[in-house]
Amino acid sequence: MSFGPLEQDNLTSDQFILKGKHVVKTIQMNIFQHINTFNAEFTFPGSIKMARRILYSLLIYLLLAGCTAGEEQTKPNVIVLIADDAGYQDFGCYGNPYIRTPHIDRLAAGGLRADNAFLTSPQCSPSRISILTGKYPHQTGAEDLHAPLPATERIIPTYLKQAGYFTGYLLKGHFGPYGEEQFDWYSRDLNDFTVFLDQSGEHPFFLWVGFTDPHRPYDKGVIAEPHSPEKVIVPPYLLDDRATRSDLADYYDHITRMDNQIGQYIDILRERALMENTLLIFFSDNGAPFPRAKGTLYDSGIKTPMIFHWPSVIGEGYVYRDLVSVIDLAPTILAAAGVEPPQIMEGRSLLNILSDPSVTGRKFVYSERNWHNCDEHMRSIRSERYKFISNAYIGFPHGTPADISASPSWKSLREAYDTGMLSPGQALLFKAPRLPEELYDLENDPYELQNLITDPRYTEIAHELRENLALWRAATGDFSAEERRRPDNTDRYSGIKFDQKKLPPFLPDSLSD
Ligand SMILES: [Ca+2]
Repeated sequence: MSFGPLEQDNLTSDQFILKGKHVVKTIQMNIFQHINTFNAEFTFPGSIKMARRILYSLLIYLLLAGCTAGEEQTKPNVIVLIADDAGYQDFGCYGNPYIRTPHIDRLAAGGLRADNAFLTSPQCSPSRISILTGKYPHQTGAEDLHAPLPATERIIPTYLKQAGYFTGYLLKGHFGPYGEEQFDWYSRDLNDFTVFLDQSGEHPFFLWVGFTDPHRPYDKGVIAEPHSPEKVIVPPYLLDDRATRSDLADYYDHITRMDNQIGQYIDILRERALMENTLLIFFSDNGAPFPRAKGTLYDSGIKTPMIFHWPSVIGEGYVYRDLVSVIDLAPTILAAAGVEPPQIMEGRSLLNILSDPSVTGRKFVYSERNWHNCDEHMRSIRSERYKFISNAYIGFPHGTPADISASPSWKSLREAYDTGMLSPGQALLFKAPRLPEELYDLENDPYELQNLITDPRYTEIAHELRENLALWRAATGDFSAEERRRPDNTDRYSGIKFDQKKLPPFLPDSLSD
């Protein structure tokens, strides 16, 4: 494919490179516009899905092949920056007026910030494995916390290696040995970022950076100027007391420590002139490590910050407000690398959205909560405005992850519950039996404290969401709650962990034939 000669005469080499980049960017934008037009003008029944994939791959290939000299040099690098337990509201660019996240804020300002991005699970390893496989947790065989990736499953680095990529991950994996072995390189030391860049040589690279911030436990003094407990934002489902505020300030400090590390990486990438053609993606694996957040299907558990930065494709200051699911990240990364996403992946590439935020997003996003210290079988569907949740184990209070139920915030909440000091919304976490279904109006009730499922005014909305959730479960081969059961290893009332087994075996009499 020829893009016509560049007018090199009378230009300095720097001017020539700049002009060349401008031409390449114009071509890229034109191709993306064709993709968007194609997506917008046609609907695709199943029989045409393959044709669409082929055409899409061809366009992406042309995009990549057209970028000046050798293909290897022009394939974008991809760096995934994944926070461990960071809530979607706890960043400056997502509206927190106090927390200090200047580097992440600048990434958002220089690229695309997705304001309604959702995880497929509010749990650590199930969420990560879902993202890496491009499948929903119940399709991976690793839907419970600490369950390793099965040997038969393929994840992003395997696909990228076949396309010439050098792949690695830093620090936290949490996807088990069969996941780890699919990367070329690994280090536990975040300072080895430059070692990875050096070792990638002339290859395009894929690096997964698994921060351990802001996961508990918390140390004091991790940043030079700690956040003040007086100024943190206390969500209404927590008790606003001294202990909880101090706990939140520690959490903020660990987010800022991660932000500082990201700032160092950006400096290194700039020094090496790698920013322009590197797709940086930042998000969190699950919600904040506080009661009624991580481990729940409320937005505090499944909504994530999500930022894309890729100057050669994404314009500055883009904000995307339609629904986005992390199920789309694996196809996006593969498509960016010129690799056709395999049919077994459930999501679709977001490349068209990255270049044009006016492209329509998903109508629904789906999430699930399975074993995480306590067993649950919960499924959710969320539209732009409403959330519907199904609960299978309704006889007990909601199971809380053990790291949270050992926290000062939980202790405050629990003690106030025992003395009848909580508001009805704050007390919800300890209530049993639970209703088998929940419905929330996110527009009027963003913290999901008012269950509308029994309100006759919402019968039709609940019906539509219930039907679509059932369709999704059937289409993705979800298992039933009756199929198997794991014992809890943490007490739901006291929060005390009574069994140190990371992942207890299934109860024998709960297994189907
Ligand atoms: Ca996590």
